Amino acid sequence: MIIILLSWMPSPAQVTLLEELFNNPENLPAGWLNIDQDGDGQAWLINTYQTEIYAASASWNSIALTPENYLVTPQLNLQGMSGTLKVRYSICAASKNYYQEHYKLAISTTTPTAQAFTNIIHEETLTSLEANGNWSPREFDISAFLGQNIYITWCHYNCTDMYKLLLDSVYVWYYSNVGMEESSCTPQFHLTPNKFSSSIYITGNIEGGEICLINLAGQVIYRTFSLSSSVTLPATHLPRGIYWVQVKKDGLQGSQKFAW
Ligand SMILES: [Ca+2]
Ligand SMILES: [Ca+2]
Repeated sequence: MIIILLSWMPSPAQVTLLEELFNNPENLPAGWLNIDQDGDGQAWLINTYQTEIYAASASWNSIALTPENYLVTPQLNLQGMSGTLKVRYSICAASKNYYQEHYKLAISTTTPTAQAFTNIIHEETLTSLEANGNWSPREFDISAFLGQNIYITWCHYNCTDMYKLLLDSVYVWYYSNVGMEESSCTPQFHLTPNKFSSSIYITGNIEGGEICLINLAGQVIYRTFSLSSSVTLPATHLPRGIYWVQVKKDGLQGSQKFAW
């Protein structure tokens, strides 16, 4: 029998959906797209300087370039999620004299193509403050895109004849609202997770209620309706972890966390 965590802290669960440190010196990370939209044959690549490895896009490479180079994350599936979503990264201009690199951070909710990145989250021209080794963190709230499938891009464009735009340490964090409910809320119910029978037995004031099994990312992984005061959820192949059972009934909802 598994210990049931009937009381729980009202702290939101933080999940890292994407962490990319660009530390493979050979290649851009698998699953990322590199779009040379201006068609000059030069796009994002991996650079190494001393012990640092990062992604770079040039606006000068022996001759002046006019880049429109998109570096695109893998697709992030945010369906069924609600809460807070943040993207964080570090940006830098490679030259201490030619630092006016320009880029936009943008999101596509459809395809990973240049034309689809119509949601501009941030756009800036770098200054001497972000030049010559002064890696500068940027963080933006992109919660508005929860519930969709998205791609995020860094597009180096609208600049020429500087040197290189550098990008490193990309994170996408999700803070689930699951777990914010009061533990004393109704409907009242009792959980018995049972690994031996691969099931979760729920009993209480749940007749006619909607029962959801929710993972740490806030994703509903099983949903059913209870016709009586008890119900058994199947939990075969349920990975180890922390889960919630949420019961919605008569406009009220209650949640309980358990360890599996
Ligand atoms: Ca790195
Ligand atoms: Ca290009």
